[in-house]
Amino acid sequence: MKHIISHSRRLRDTPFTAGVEAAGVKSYTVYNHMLLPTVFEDAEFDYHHLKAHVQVWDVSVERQVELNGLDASKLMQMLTPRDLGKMQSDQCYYVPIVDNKGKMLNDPVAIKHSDTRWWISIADSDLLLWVKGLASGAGLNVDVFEPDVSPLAVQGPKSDILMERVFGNEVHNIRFFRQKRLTFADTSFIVSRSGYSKQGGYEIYVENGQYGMALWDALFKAGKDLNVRAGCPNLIERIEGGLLSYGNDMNMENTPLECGLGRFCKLAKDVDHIGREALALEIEQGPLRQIRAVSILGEAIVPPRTAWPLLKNGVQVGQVTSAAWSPDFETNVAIGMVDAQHWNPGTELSVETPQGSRIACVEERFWK
Ligand code: THG
Repeated sequence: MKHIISHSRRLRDTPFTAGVEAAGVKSYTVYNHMLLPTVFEDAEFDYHHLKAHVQVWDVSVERQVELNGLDASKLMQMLTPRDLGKMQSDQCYYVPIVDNKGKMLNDPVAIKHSDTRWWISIADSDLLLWVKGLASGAGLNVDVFEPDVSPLAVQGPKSDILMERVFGNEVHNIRFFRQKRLTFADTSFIVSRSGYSKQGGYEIYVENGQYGMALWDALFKAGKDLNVRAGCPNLIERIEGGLLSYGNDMNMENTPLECGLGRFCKLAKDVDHIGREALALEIEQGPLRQIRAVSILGEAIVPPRTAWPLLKNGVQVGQVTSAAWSPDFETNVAIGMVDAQHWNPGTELSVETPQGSRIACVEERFWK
Protein backbone atom coordinates (compact mmCIF):
# COMPACT_ATOMS: atom_id res chain seq x y z
CA MET A 1 0.00 0.00 0.00
CA LYS A 2 1.38 3.40 -0.94
CA HIS A 3 0.39 6.37 1.19
CA ILE A 4 0.82 10.04 0.52
CA ILE A 5 1.28 12.56 3.30
CA SER A 6 -0.79 15.73 3.15
CA HIS A 7 1.50 18.58 4.11
CA SER A 8 0.37 21.60 6.07
CA ARG A 9 1.66 23.99 8.67
CA ARG A 10 0.89 21.55 11.50
CA LEU A 11 3.39 19.06 10.09
CA ARG A 12 6.29 21.44 10.29
CA ASP A 13 9.20 21.30 7.85
CA THR A 14 12.68 21.32 9.33
CA PRO A 15 15.64 23.54 8.37
CA PHE A 16 17.00 20.50 6.45
CA THR A 17 13.84 19.36 4.62
CA ALA A 18 15.17 20.56 1.23
CA GLY A 19 18.33 18.47 1.71
CA VAL A 20 16.45 15.39 2.92
CA GLU A 21 14.09 15.49 -0.06
CA ALA A 22 16.89 16.13 -2.57
CA ALA A 23 18.73 13.12 -1.10
CA GLY A 24 15.78 10.93 -2.07
CA VAL A 25 14.20 10.05 1.28
CA LYS A 26 11.96 7.01 0.73
CA SER A 27 9.85 6.95 3.89
CA TYR A 28 9.06 8.86 7.04
CA THR A 29 7.50 8.29 10.42
CA VAL A 30 5.73 10.93 12.53
CA TYR A 31 7.60 12.08 15.65
CA ASN A 32 6.75 15.08 17.82
CA HIS A 33 4.26 16.21 15.15
CA MET A 34 7.00 16.36 12.52
CA LEU A 35 8.43 14.01 9.90
CA LEU A 36 11.41 11.82 10.75
CA PRO A 37 13.04 10.02 7.82
CA THR A 38 13.20 6.23 8.30
CA VAL A 39 14.67 4.98 5.00
CA PHE A 40 16.84 6.45 2.24
CA GLU A 41 17.92 3.48 0.07
CA ASP A 42 16.51 0.56 2.03
CA ALA A 43 16.86 -0.37 5.70
CA GLU A 44 19.68 -2.88 5.06
CA PHE A 45 21.64 -0.68 2.66
CA ASP A 46 21.36 2.27 5.11
CA TYR A 47 22.47 -0.06 7.94
CA HIS A 48 25.62 -1.31 6.21
CA HIS A 49 26.50 2.21 5.11
CA LEU A 50 26.04 3.59 8.66
CA LYS A 51 28.42 0.96 10.04
CA ALA A 52 31.10 1.59 7.40
CA HIS A 53 31.03 5.30 6.54
CA VAL A 54 29.36 8.47 7.84
CA GLN A 55 25.80 9.77 7.63
CA VAL A 56 24.11 13.11 8.21
CA TRP A 57 20.74 12.77 9.95
CA ASP A 58 17.95 15.35 10.15
CA VAL A 59 16.83 14.72 13.73
CA SER A 60 15.07 18.06 14.11
CA VAL A 61 12.18 16.06 15.58
CA GLU A 62 14.29 15.88 18.73
CA ARG A 63 12.68 19.17 19.79
CA GLN A 64 14.19 21.15 22.63
CA VAL A 65 12.31 22.26 25.72
CA GLU A 66 14.23 25.21 27.14
CA LEU A 67 14.14 26.05 30.85
CA ASN A 68 15.41 29.56 31.37
CA GLY A 69 15.42 31.47 34.65
CA LEU A 70 16.53 31.41 38.28
CA ASP A 71 14.55 28.23 39.05
CA ALA A 72 15.63 26.33 35.92
CA SER A 73 17.83 23.82 37.78
CA LYS A 74 15.21 23.30 40.48
CA LEU A 75 12.60 22.52 37.82
CA MET A 76 14.97 20.23 35.91
CA GLN A 77 15.59 18.17 39.06
CA MET A 78 11.84 18.01 39.78
CA LEU A 79 11.44 16.35 36.38
CA THR A 80 13.83 13.42 36.79
CA PRO A 81 14.93 10.85 39.38
CA ARG A 82 18.47 11.06 38.01
CA ASP A 83 20.71 13.00 40.41
CA LEU A 84 21.81 16.19 38.60
CA GLY A 85 23.81 17.48 41.57
CA LYS A 86 27.25 16.76 40.12
CA MET A 87 26.42 17.58 36.52
CA GLN A 88 28.92 19.96 34.91
CA SER A 89 27.83 22.74 32.59
CA ASP A 90 29.32 20.95 29.56
CA GLN A 91 27.55 17.64 30.19
CA CYS A 92 24.58 15.92 28.61
CA TYR A 93 22.62 13.36 30.64
CA TYR A 94 20.19 10.69 29.45
CA VAL A 95 17.32 11.26 31.89
CA PRO A 96 14.10 9.34 32.52
CA ILE A 97 11.20 11.77 33.07
CA VAL A 98 8.44 10.34 35.26
CA ASP A 99 5.02 11.44 36.50
CA ASN A 100 3.81 11.43 40.13
CA LYS A 101 3.16 7.68 39.88
CA GLY A 102 6.71 7.04 38.68
CA LYS A 103 5.63 6.28 35.10
CA MET A 104 7.69 7.22 32.06
CA LEU A 105 6.68 10.41 30.26
CA ASN A 106 9.77 10.70 28.07
CA ASP A 107 13.44 9.61 27.93
CA PRO A 108 15.27 12.69 26.66
CA VAL A 109 18.83 13.96 26.75
CA ALA A 110 19.23 16.94 29.08
CA ILE A 111 21.83 19.56 28.13
CA LYS A 112 23.04 21.88 30.85
CA HIS A 113 24.14 25.30 29.68
CA SER A 114 24.32 26.85 33.16
CA ASP A 115 22.43 26.76 36.46
CA THR A 116 19.78 28.98 34.90
CA ARG A 117 19.50 27.48 31.42
CA TRP A 118 18.78 23.94 30.22
CA TRP A 119 17.63 22.21 27.06
CA ILE A 120 15.69 18.97 27.17
CA SER A 121 16.11 17.12 23.85
CA ILE A 122 12.90 15.15 23.82
CA ALA A 123 11.67 11.80 22.53
CA ASP A 124 8.18 11.41 21.08
CA SER A 125 5.74 12.85 23.63
CA ASP A 126 4.46 16.37 24.35
CA LEU A 127 6.82 17.04 27.22
CA LEU A 128 6.58 20.83 26.81
CA LEU A 129 3.01 20.76 28.17
CA TRP A 130 3.97 18.79 31.29
CA VAL A 131 6.93 21.07 32.03
CA LYS A 132 4.93 24.27 31.47
CA GLY A 133 2.20 22.94 33.75
CA LEU A 134 4.64 22.09 36.52
CA ALA A 135 6.44 25.42 36.31
CA SER A 136 3.16 27.28 36.47
CA GLY A 137 1.63 25.09 39.19
CA ALA A 138 4.71 25.37 41.40
CA GLY A 139 4.98 29.13 40.81
CA LEU A 140 8.58 28.82 39.64
CA ASN A 141 10.63 31.68 38.28
CA VAL A 142 11.42 30.11 34.92
CA ASP A 143 10.41 30.44 31.27
CA VAL A 144 9.57 27.18 29.49
CA PHE A 145 9.44 27.22 25.70
CA GLU A 146 10.54 25.56 22.47
CA PRO A 147 13.53 27.46 21.06
CA ASP A 148 14.50 27.57 17.37
CA VAL A 149 16.93 24.65 17.68
CA SER A 150 17.13 21.66 15.34
CA PRO A 151 19.62 18.86 15.96
CA LEU A 152 21.59 17.47 13.02
CA ALA A 153 23.39 14.21 13.80
CA VAL A 154 26.63 13.06 12.18
CA GLN A 155 26.96 9.32 12.83
CA GLY A 156 29.24 6.50 11.78
CA PRO A 157 32.92 5.49 12.01
CA LYS A 158 34.05 8.37 9.77
CA SER A 159 32.15 11.02 11.75
CA ASP A 160 35.32 12.23 13.53
CA ILE A 161 37.15 13.02 10.34
CA LEU A 162 34.14 14.71 8.76
CA MET A 163 33.43 16.81 11.86
CA GLU A 164 37.09 17.84 12.08
CA ARG A 165 36.95 19.11 8.52
CA VAL A 166 33.92 21.29 9.22
CA PHE A 167 34.48 22.33 12.86
CA GLY A 168 38.25 21.94 13.34
CA ASN A 169 40.46 19.96 15.73
CA GLU A 170 38.42 20.95 18.76
CA VAL A 171 35.87 18.24 18.02
CA HIS A 172 38.38 15.66 19.27
CA ASN A 173 38.32 17.25 22.74
CA ILE A 174 34.62 16.54 23.21
CA ARG A 175 34.16 13.41 25.31
CA PHE A 176 31.09 11.11 25.21
CA PHE A 177 27.97 12.97 26.40
CA ARG A 178 29.85 16.27 26.69
CA GLN A 179 29.32 19.37 24.57
CA LYS A 180 31.24 22.39 23.33
CA ARG A 181 30.21 25.52 21.47
CA LEU A 182 32.03 25.56 18.12
CA THR A 183 32.02 28.16 15.37
CA PHE A 184 30.43 27.72 11.97
CA ALA A 185 30.46 30.53 9.42
CA ASP A 186 29.53 33.71 11.34
CA THR A 187 27.77 31.85 14.15
CA SER A 188 28.33 28.98 16.60
CA PHE A 189 26.51 25.82 17.64
CA ILE A 190 26.52 23.48 20.60
CA VAL A 191 28.18 20.25 19.39
CA SER A 192 27.89 17.13 21.53
CA ARG A 193 29.37 13.67 21.21
CA SER A 194 26.16 11.66 21.26
CA GLY A 195 23.49 10.30 18.96
CA TYR A 196 20.94 7.59 18.43
CA SER A 197 23.36 4.94 17.12
CA LYS A 198 26.20 2.86 18.54
CA GLN A 199 28.54 3.75 15.67
CA GLY A 200 29.90 6.90 17.33
CA GLY A 201 29.25 10.45 16.30
CA TYR A 202 28.09 13.92 17.10
CA GLU A 203 24.97 16.02 17.32
CA ILE A 204 24.97 19.64 16.21
CA TYR A 205 22.25 21.73 17.85
CA VAL A 206 21.52 24.15 15.01
CA GLU A 207 20.26 27.42 16.46
CA ASN A 208 18.40 29.58 13.94
CA GLY A 209 17.00 27.43 11.17
CA GLN A 210 18.35 29.90 8.57
CA TYR A 211 21.75 28.23 8.91
CA GLY A 212 20.41 24.71 8.38
CA MET A 213 21.07 24.18 4.68
CA ALA A 214 24.45 25.95 4.78
CA LEU A 215 25.62 23.43 7.40
CA TRP A 216 24.02 20.52 5.54
CA ASP A 217 25.80 21.55 2.31
CA ALA A 218 29.13 22.10 4.10
CA LEU A 219 29.02 18.58 5.57
CA PHE A 220 28.24 16.98 2.20
CA LYS A 221 30.93 18.99 0.42
CA ALA A 222 33.58 18.09 3.02
CA GLY A 223 32.52 14.45 3.13
CA LYS A 224 32.45 13.62 -0.57
CA ASP A 225 35.52 11.35 -0.47
CA LEU A 226 34.25 9.77 2.79
CA ASN A 227 31.14 8.52 0.99
CA VAL A 228 28.88 10.66 3.20
CA ARG A 229 25.15 10.04 2.72
CA ALA A 230 21.93 11.35 4.15
CA GLY A 231 20.71 8.90 6.78
CA CYS A 232 18.40 8.51 9.73
CA PRO A 233 18.08 6.45 12.92
CA ASN A 234 18.25 2.87 11.62
CA LEU A 235 15.77 0.37 13.03
CA ILE A 236 18.10 -2.63 12.74
CA GLU A 237 21.15 -0.91 14.20
CA ARG A 238 19.29 0.64 17.13
CA ILE A 239 17.72 -2.69 18.11
CA GLU A 240 21.13 -4.38 17.97
CA GLY A 241 22.46 -1.57 20.19
CA GLY A 242 19.53 -1.74 22.61
CA LEU A 243 18.54 1.91 22.15
CA LEU A 244 14.99 2.37 23.39
CA SER A 245 12.22 4.09 21.45
CA TYR A 246 9.59 5.89 23.54
CA GLY A 247 6.10 5.03 22.29
CA ASN A 248 7.38 1.74 20.87
CA ASP A 249 9.36 -0.05 23.58
CA MET A 250 7.84 1.80 26.52
CA ASN A 251 5.19 4.37 27.27
CA MET A 252 3.27 6.02 30.10
CA GLU A 253 2.39 2.60 31.54
CA ASN A 254 6.00 1.70 32.29
CA THR A 255 8.45 2.65 35.00
CA PRO A 256 12.13 3.45 34.48
CA LEU A 257 13.07 0.21 36.28
CA GLU A 258 10.97 -1.74 33.78
CA CYS A 259 12.86 0.08 31.04
CA GLY A 260 16.23 -0.93 32.45
CA LEU A 261 16.94 2.66 33.48
CA GLY A 262 17.31 1.86 37.18
CA ARG A 263 20.91 3.11 37.09
CA PHE A 264 19.48 6.61 36.63
CA CYS A 265 17.16 6.30 39.65
CA LYS A 266 19.51 6.20 42.62
CA LEU A 267 17.25 8.45 44.73
CA ALA A 268 20.01 10.27 46.61
CA LYS A 269 18.86 11.77 49.93
CA ASP A 270 18.88 15.41 48.92
CA VAL A 271 17.25 14.96 45.51
CA ASP A 272 13.70 16.23 45.32
CA HIS A 273 11.76 15.05 42.28
CA ILE A 274 8.29 14.02 41.17
CA GLY A 275 7.37 10.34 41.52
CA ARG A 276 9.89 9.65 44.25
CA GLU A 277 7.59 7.69 46.57
CA ALA A 278 6.37 5.38 43.83
CA LEU A 279 9.89 4.76 42.59
CA ALA A 280 11.24 4.13 46.10
CA LEU A 281 8.57 1.46 46.58
CA GLU A 282 9.40 -0.16 43.24
CA ILE A 283 13.13 -0.14 43.97
CA GLU A 284 12.37 -1.96 47.25
CA GLN A 285 10.10 -4.54 45.64
CA GLY A 286 11.80 -4.83 42.26
CA PRO A 287 10.09 -4.45 38.90
CA LEU A 288 7.57 -7.08 37.78
CA ARG A 289 8.78 -7.02 34.17
CA GLN A 290 11.67 -5.56 32.26
CA ILE A 291 12.89 -4.74 28.77
CA ARG A 292 15.06 -7.43 27.25
CA ALA A 293 16.93 -8.13 24.04
CA VAL A 294 15.11 -10.94 22.27
CA SER A 295 16.03 -12.95 19.19
CA ILE A 296 13.32 -14.38 16.96
CA LEU A 297 14.22 -17.51 15.03
CA GLY A 298 13.37 -18.21 11.41
CA GLU A 299 13.28 -16.17 8.25
CA ALA A 300 13.37 -12.37 8.09
CA ILE A 301 10.45 -10.82 9.91
CA VAL A 302 8.45 -7.73 8.87
CA PRO A 303 8.86 -5.13 11.69
CA PRO A 304 5.84 -4.89 14.04
CA ARG A 305 3.15 -2.21 13.84
CA THR A 306 1.55 -3.54 17.04
CA ALA A 307 3.00 -5.33 20.07
CA TRP A 308 3.40 -9.08 19.52
CA PRO A 309 2.46 -11.34 22.47
CA LEU A 310 5.25 -13.41 24.03
CA LEU A 311 3.96 -16.74 25.34
CA LYS A 312 5.18 -19.52 27.62
CA ASN A 313 3.10 -22.70 27.43
CA GLY A 314 0.27 -20.71 25.85
CA VAL A 315 0.18 -18.04 28.58
CA GLN A 316 1.22 -14.45 27.82
CA VAL A 317 4.40 -13.44 29.68
CA GLY A 318 5.37 -10.33 27.75
CA GLN A 319 5.44 -8.64 24.37
CA VAL A 320 7.83 -7.81 21.55
CA THR A 321 7.73 -4.13 20.62
CA SER A 322 10.51 -3.71 18.03
CA ALA A 323 11.98 -6.30 15.66
CA ALA A 324 13.97 -6.50 12.43
CA TRP A 325 16.20 -8.88 10.50
CA SER A 326 19.87 -8.30 11.34
CA PRO A 327 22.27 -9.06 8.48
CA ASP A 328 25.28 -9.06 10.85
CA PHE A 329 23.77 -11.37 13.52
CA GLU A 330 21.92 -13.43 10.90
CA THR A 331 18.81 -13.60 13.05
CA ASN A 332 15.83 -11.38 13.83
CA VAL A 333 16.81 -8.97 16.61
CA ALA A 334 14.08 -7.63 18.84
CA ILE A 335 13.27 -5.65 21.98
CA GLY A 336 10.54 -6.86 24.31
CA MET A 337 9.10 -6.47 27.79
CA VAL A 338 9.24 -9.78 29.70
CA ASP A 339 7.72 -10.81 33.05
CA ALA A 340 10.22 -11.44 35.86
CA GLN A 341 9.67 -15.23 35.94
CA HIS A 342 10.82 -15.54 32.34
CA TRP A 343 13.38 -12.77 31.79
CA ASN A 344 16.62 -14.68 32.35
CA PRO A 345 18.91 -14.84 29.28
CA GLY A 346 18.55 -18.22 27.61
CA THR A 347 14.83 -18.52 28.31
CA GLU A 348 12.92 -19.85 25.33
CA LEU A 349 9.47 -18.40 24.61
CA SER A 350 7.21 -18.16 21.59
CA VAL A 351 6.07 -14.98 19.90
CA GLU A 352 2.84 -14.48 17.96
CA THR A 353 3.65 -12.55 14.77
CA PRO A 354 1.53 -11.84 11.69
CA GLN A 355 3.92 -14.30 9.98
CA GLY A 356 2.96 -17.01 12.43
CA SER A 357 4.24 -18.28 15.76
CA ARG A 358 8.03 -18.22 16.16
CA ILE A 359 10.55 -19.32 18.77
CA ALA A 360 11.88 -16.30 20.72
CA CYS A 361 14.95 -16.35 22.99
CA VAL A 362 15.71 -13.91 25.78
CA GLU A 363 19.25 -12.59 25.22
CA GLU A 364 21.78 -10.84 27.45
CA ARG A 365 22.39 -8.25 24.70
CA PHE A 366 23.30 -8.38 21.04
CA TRP A 367 26.72 -6.82 21.28
CA LYS A 368 29.31 -4.98 23.43
N1 THG B 1 19.89 12.61 21.00
C1 THG B 1 19.28 13.77 21.35
N2 THG B 1 17.98 13.83 21.63
C2 THG B 1 17.23 12.70 21.54
C3 THG B 1 17.81 11.47 21.19
C4 THG B 1 19.20 11.44 20.91
N3 THG B 1 15.89 12.77 21.79
C5 THG B 1 15.07 11.65 21.42
C6 THG B 1 15.69 10.33 21.73
N4 THG B 1 17.05 10.31 21.14
C7 THG B 1 15.76 10.12 23.22
N5 THG B 1 16.12 8.76 23.57
C8 THG B 1 17.44 8.35 23.73
C9 THG B 1 17.68 7.01 23.90
C10 THG B 1 18.99 6.56 24.05
C11 THG B 1 20.03 7.46 24.08
C12 THG B 1 19.78 8.80 23.92
C13 THG B 1 18.48 9.24 23.77
C14 THG B 1 21.44 7.03 24.27
N6 THG B 1 21.67 6.01 25.08
C15 THG B 1 23.03 5.49 25.27
C16 THG B 1 22.88 4.00 25.53
O1 THG B 1 21.83 3.56 25.95
O2 THG B 1 23.86 3.31 25.28
C17 THG B 1 23.78 6.17 26.37
C18 THG B 1 23.04 6.36 27.65
C19 THG B 1 23.93 6.73 28.82
O3 THG B 1 24.51 5.80 29.39
O4 THG B 1 24.05 7.91 29.19
O5 THG B 1 22.36 7.61 23.71
O6 THG B 1 19.80 10.41 20.55
N7 THG B 1 20.00 14.88 21.42
